[in-house]
Amino acid sequence: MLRSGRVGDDALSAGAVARRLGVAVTTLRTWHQRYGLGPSRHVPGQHRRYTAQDLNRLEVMLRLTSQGIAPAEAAAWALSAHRATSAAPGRDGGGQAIPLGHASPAARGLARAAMRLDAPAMRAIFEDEVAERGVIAAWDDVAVPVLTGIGERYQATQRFVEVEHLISRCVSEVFGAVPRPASAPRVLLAAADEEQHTLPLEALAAGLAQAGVASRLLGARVPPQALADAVTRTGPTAVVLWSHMAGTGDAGQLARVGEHPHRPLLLAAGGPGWPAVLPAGVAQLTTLGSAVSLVQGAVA
Ligand code: B12
Repeated sequence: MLRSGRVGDDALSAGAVARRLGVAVTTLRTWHQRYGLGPSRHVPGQHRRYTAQDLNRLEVMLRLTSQGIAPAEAAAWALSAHRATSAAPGRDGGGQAIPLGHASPAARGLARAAMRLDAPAMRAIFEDEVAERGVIAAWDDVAVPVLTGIGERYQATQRFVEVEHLISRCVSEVFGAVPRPASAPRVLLAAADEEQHTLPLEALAAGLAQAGVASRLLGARVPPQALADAVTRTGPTAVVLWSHMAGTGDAGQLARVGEHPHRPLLLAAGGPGWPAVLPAGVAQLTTLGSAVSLVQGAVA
């Protein structure tokens, strides 16, 4: 029910709507001209008026743009919502925005591009961050908040897997393009058996490369026998095994490398999937920055 700024019936003037929403009248004009979010009530001889439904649409537009969603996309949502306040994206986990908290502008841009499935924009934003701030800061401040937000969105809705896949590809591509040192790799990086999450390892490989350390990244789902064979054939100084899921964090995999005849000088476990107590002599990684330093120190 509209109360303030009433003009004859329940329709509002542009000035009243602007005051009510806390936006400039020029913003309303722009949204009208560019996105068709204008007043629909026509009274002969007067300016058009905003109805309750028009106002609902504008409220959706305002909420989404203030969450960082691009205006064109927000407007499409606002226009497509029949019952705007319930059908439009909300704060309850059913929305179209990636929850980010106090994230950097680059993280917000990456999240917006991710929701648009705009891979070139995602790559460009992340490439710039890696080039300007380095792998570790780009990972910690830009990739991690967005990936965490996507994970939360997925958990709440069981949707946005396509967003998760595309952003994973873009992050992988950018990390993969970080120039690698020419030296022979003495570091072996692998995901645990059946573990599909590899981005933190890709971040580690790229971070090590920027620190001048070459590594071999075996990637996802490395069976224990394959890991043992790789250790036999390459004799690495450092081995990092990643497990994100509790189901893939069988510490026996670490113990097996630890008992290998060519036991690496540094054997480290990364990721939240491992049990609290690790086999003797296994280092527990906690952040990308400290992982780069630890591995770099081991091969120095
Ligand atoms: C991208 C992604 C995927 C991609 C992975 C692509 C790839 N190449 O890696 C794909 C689509 C393959 C995928 C698959 C699945 N996923 Co997934 N995925 C994610 C997502 C969005 C990001 C993963 C990531 O890179 N995280 C890295 C950062 C963001 O998280 P983090 O580990 O908390 O990071 C910190 C610490 O680990 C710490 N740290 C500690 N030690 C070290 C060491 C180093 C070197 C580094 C860098 C960091 C570090 O610092 C990190 C910050 O830097 C997460 C959401 C999330 N919150 O992680 C879900 C998430 C991990 N996935 C989840 C699930 C359920 C799945 C699937 C089972 C879905 C399905 N139904 O098939 C499968 C798993 C299959 C399997 N067996 O592995 C759940 C896991 C829940 C749980 N704990 O059991 C999550 C949490 C989403 C959710 N909220 O539900 N996923």
